[in-house]
Amino acid sequence: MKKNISIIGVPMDLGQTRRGVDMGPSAIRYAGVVERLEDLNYNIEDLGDIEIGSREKDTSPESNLKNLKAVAEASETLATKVDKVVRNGDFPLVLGGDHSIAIGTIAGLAKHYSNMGVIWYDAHGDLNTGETSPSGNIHGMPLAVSLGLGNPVLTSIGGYQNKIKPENIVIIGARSLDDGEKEVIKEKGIKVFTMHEIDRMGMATVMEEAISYLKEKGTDGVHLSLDLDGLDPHDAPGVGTPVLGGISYRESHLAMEMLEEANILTSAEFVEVNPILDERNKTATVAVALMGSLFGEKLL
Ligand code: B3U
Ligand code: MN
Ligand code: MN
Repeated sequence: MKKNISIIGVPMDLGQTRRGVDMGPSAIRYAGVVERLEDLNYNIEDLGDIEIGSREKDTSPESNLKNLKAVAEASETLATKVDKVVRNGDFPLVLGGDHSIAIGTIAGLAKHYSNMGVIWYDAHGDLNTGETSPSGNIHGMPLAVSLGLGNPVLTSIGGYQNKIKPENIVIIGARSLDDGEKEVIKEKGIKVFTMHEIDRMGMATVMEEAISYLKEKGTDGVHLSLDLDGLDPHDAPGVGTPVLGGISYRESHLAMEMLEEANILTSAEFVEVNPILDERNKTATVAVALMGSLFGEKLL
């Protein structure tokens, strides 16, 4: 992993309706992310938080996407920041914020790679479009948007379309998928390790397969987009849409350690930490502990 990490905070809560996830970056900083990574001998530059617009009263008549304009603006700002970090040769570590921020993160990253891989660690597929979304919440859409599916205002962020290829995506931890998302997965042949595979094969085999899969695709960079609701709500209660039966704290540490050993990651983001719904900052603390493993923390 690169030795210089640039942290970008994205205090965004406009991709969904529950308040509080905008405080995620503060909660993660409070849980000691900078110190934790400095202890592992990384040079950390905290670039602070990007600016986020305000909640829109009405959804525009042309689409059912909530806060579309403000989410699009924030995504452009974030894409520009992430782009700059990569151009500087540093590792971008993005702190959310709801998962809609991945639209901007991936828009900033993908122009630097001709064949970027994405690991989507999440209870959800985030593969909805305006047509298939049950909620109109953009945090349920970022993976679709990055594939070029959905509202053009979002798919054209960063000035280009189709940021990633469906065959370069691995979803891990899925256990809540809408019908439209299931169709996209089948149609596009997206690799998914649901909770069934994690239970059946064990996390070690799942990660081995996920890593080999992305290597076989010849990826020239891999982004980890980790939604804390991928974990079981017992271990990560501070999320807006908890889903029972998730990945455990221990399995998640193993997954992070195996990613570190594989040395394939070129960027990461940790999203959906909502301190208002949390228990004594437990979820942010878990996020930072996972970052420790991801960046090479070892017991012995
Ligand atoms: N699939 C649902 C629920 C959801 C997606 N992502 C989260 N929740 N966190 C939707 O609204 O698109
Ligand atoms: Mn998500
Ligand atoms: Mn999720």
